[in-house]
Amino acid sequence: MTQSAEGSRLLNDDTGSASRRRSRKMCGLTSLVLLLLDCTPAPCTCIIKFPPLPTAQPCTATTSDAVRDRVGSSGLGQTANIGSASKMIWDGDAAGLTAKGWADCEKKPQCKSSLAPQAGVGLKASVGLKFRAEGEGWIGGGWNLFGWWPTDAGIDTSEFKSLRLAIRIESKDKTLAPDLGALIVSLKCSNKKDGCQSQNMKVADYVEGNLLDGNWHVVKLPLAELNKKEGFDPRKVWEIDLNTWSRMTKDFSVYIDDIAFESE
Ligand SMILES: [Ca+2]
Repeated sequence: MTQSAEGSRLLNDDTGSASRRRSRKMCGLTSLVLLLLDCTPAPCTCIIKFPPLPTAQPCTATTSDAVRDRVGSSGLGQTANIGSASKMIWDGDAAGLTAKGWADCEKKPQCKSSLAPQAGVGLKASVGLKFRAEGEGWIGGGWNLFGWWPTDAGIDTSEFKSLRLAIRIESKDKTLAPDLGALIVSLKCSNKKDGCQSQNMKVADYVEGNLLDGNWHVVKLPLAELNKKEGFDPRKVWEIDLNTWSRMTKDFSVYIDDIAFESE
């Protein structure tokens, strides 16, 4: 063996010894860590036992899921055949995207009103329709499913039995929440300039549970009742209106999603 080779072997031996010493030291430290972590006894392998992940807790999203399951998920493409479960006319995500709206209030300039789709406020954090109301007296808005064009547009609802939608009401406290006795939904039709409006329906009469609890609720309004108003044409429905009235100053938001006509 040459001097150079012998030096290299010694160097390697020294390096190997140092490496083994470091390894033993590290394994000693590792063993301590392993003991603390309740690991398997193998010197340099470790299976860290993580605590189980917490189970997802019920929240608004779960409520939304439940409501959406009840609302169903049929799309605008579904035709209004007899026997079909429902016809989705607006969900903000796929159905009814040509819709446009209006909002107004009585006591200007103190009052405020708006109606527009907004991302994340619908069922399952989808796009939802948001109606904002601040002030007293009358505050209302309408959602025209065709954006008012063409002027004779309309959905033939004569084969359906109910108008169904998901609704959620939000306010900072009870005194600012809408008066449920004056929270009204109605439909408009397109084939007359005036008087083409359905019967007014009190939303709270068609909701299970407390409409002011901040959760989503399903509203199912019978078309037989809506259609009772003289002059209303159920074969040319093109707008859904929401009206509120209160003697007191109010400040609340109404969220709406998954508007559909149902054959039941
Ligand atoms: Ca939606």
